[in-house]
Amino acid sequence: MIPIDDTPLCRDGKVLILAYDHGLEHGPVDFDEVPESADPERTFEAATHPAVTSIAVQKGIAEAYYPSYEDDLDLLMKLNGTSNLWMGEPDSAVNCTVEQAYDIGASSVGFTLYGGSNNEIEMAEEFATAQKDARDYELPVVMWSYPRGQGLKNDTAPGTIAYAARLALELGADVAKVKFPGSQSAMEQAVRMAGPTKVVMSGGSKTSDRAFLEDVKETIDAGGKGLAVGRNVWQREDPTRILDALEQVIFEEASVDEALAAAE
Ligand code: FBP
Repeated sequence: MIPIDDTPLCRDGKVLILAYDHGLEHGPVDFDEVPESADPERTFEAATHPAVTSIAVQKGIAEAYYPSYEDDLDLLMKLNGTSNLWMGEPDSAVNCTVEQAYDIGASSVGFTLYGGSNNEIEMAEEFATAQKDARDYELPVVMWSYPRGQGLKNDTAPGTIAYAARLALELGADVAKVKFPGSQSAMEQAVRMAGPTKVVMSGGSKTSDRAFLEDVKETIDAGGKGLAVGRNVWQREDPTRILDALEQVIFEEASVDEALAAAE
């Protein structure tokens, strides 16, 4: 296991990954509300906020935009991903090798595993290859651990999220990115199950400032390491404002009210 406190993924013991792979995972519909958000440069600019520890993107976006930002940003390269046009059982194509990620300048890699999918076996085998390669390059591995598939009715149930966190530990991820399981105590259970693997909350669809910050606060209070977020930042008209508030909650251990006030 790589102690992530000593890697660029982490700052002052905390993680704030800004994810921008949605053009692949969800498609252009995610950019409808704020049309400027379709421009990757807008999110790269937002990621220069001091609270952001890494930007997570797919290879094509990294190749096109990261060279202009490599002095200012740490890159987390997402190694697999699939479009929303895919109608089959949850699966994720491997689009990038660890070597390619390293050559482009990534300081960590990310990999989606849909535990519970009929494709879990193949995905776990692909993860094993990626994890081994990442160890060779000494890059921390973040698992997007998202149980889903025909047998799973509720992918944010506390037991499911605890299992997602445990899968990340068992398979050798350094960080488990899991959905918020609805309460601080459920997140505490996920953190316990992950052991030395660090748990970060996955942002989810856009919600109000307060509702979002409360989930983040409960994650931090549960012993979570931080957050990996996309839409709740760049689907806002002003991404900087919510990043100011997140900085307070994640790095300064501020209350939600204090964070909201600081971001005014
Ligand atoms: P959000 O904060 O916008 O939820 O982004 C996190 C993320 O994991 C992205 O990296 C990914 O594109 C998306 O969520 C996948 O969302 P889902 O598969 O749950 O629709």
